[in-house]
Amino acid sequence: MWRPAQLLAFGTKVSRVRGNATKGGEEPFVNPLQRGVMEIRPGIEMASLSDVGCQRANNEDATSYWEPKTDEEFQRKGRLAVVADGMGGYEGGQEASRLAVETIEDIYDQESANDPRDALLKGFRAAHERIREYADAHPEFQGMGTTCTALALNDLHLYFAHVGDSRLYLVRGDTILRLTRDHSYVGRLVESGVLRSEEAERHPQRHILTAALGAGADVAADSPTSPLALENGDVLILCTDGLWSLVQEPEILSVVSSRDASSACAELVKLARQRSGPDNITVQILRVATNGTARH
Ligand SMILES: [Mn+2]
Repeated sequence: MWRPAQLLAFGTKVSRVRGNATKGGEEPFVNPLQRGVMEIRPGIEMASLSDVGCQRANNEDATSYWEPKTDEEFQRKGRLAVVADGMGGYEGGQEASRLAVETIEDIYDQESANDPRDALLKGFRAAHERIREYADAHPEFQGMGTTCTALALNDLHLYFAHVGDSRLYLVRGDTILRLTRDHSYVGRLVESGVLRSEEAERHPQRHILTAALGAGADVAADSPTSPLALENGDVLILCTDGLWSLVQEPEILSVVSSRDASSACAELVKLARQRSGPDNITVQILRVATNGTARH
């Protein structure tokens, strides 16, 4: 039943830039959240890549993929994928995104009830509290917080929860559909018709969030009340704004439709870096391949 996750892109070489220098030494990128060798059960093709970008000294994004240890648990809980984009000074930002990903994973793991959506929302609430407690204990990190987009995939049932401006897309056939709405100031302007989405992508205030884990008294995550039914060949793309602000939806569609998940992650990150990569860039791709022959 188990096989090594040879499709993981965590080991891909990317250049890491230190300070404000535009050239840095090449060194392997190692995701700090990677814990030992990850194994993936059949049914999907998965890859993820997180890159510091071309202008930042630190990567405040975090991403993870998780499966239960036992097949019995896997039957009930399926798989969990999370992307988070921290803020609040680089140390605060790194800590916030790390706490979010780890807490959501832990809660999802511990949750015994058979309700993935409920487990995700519990994880979001717990992560929100943990980040707030951390900021209270470390006043230098006041203002730390993080976006978070998490999905649970049980067989072909997709559950997800979302806060902030990271995104989840679904590619089915020739169409790409954004499943999350941005909790951002410009996101509101787009929804109310004041801005076109192309204008929003370059808007000087596009980084202002209206909701984040760790910020404010309560967390109000978006989460559909019933699961979305996926089909064989569907592709899910989780990403941070460092990707979607530079790589447009038709390009994401084209890249994931013509490449395997690992190569698509590398290509998407490359496109963002070619466009100056001012922010950290993180993408995770899951392609549903229930019969092992999902088209590329
Ligand atoms: Mn970002």
